[in-house]
Amino acid sequence: MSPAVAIGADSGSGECRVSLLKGRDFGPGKTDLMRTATIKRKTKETDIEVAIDLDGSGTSNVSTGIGFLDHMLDLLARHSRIDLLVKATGDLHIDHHHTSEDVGIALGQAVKQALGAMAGITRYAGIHLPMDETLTRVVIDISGRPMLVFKVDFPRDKIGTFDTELVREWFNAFAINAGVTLHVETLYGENSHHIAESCFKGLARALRMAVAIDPHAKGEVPSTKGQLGG
Ligand SMILES: [Mn+2]
Repeated sequence: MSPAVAIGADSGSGECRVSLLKGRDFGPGKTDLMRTATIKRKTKETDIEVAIDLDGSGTSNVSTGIGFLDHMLDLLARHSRIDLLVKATGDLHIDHHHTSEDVGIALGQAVKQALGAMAGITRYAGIHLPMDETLTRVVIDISGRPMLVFKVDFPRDKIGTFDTELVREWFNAFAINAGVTLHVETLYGENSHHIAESCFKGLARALRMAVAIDPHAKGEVPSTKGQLGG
């Protein structure tokens, strides 16, 4: 067993598997069996590290300096069963925009990298996700064709100190960088916290189904073109 596989298999302790990946480079050398990725992204505005394991158990270790975004990313990990490490520092003295968008970029890049050649994935998934009075539909195609359709209205401009308009910014950054087609529509809802949460939980559940290996099509790339990626 190669060292890379040994790390991935060491999940019995309940410890977040991605914490074990920290500082390691899972670039071209990683085995195809491990759907993991680490992304480091540093600009004048933000400094971000993301590590994911698509075949995790939903543990998370998230710190962005934005409480509401941390809450959403914890939910995303939990309900997607993707292990998630996010460490971000950003120019929060300006506002939450750069950090929110750049975390979405890095996480999207990580998902794309972890999927690799996308062999055997289910590809399409969708869900109606209720959160009390709110109902949101999230449909994903891991297509290699980046596109976001986001039909979500927030009654309030802010949730705590978080600008609700940044939910769309995060989803757009994620979809474009993951290379997925993503449709998010809140059919109805009144509470802005519930609306945001339904979007992230819906993405989590849709992602979980779409990245899952289809047992009837192991090793096949689910495209008549023979490849995904536009
Ligand atoms: Mn909540």
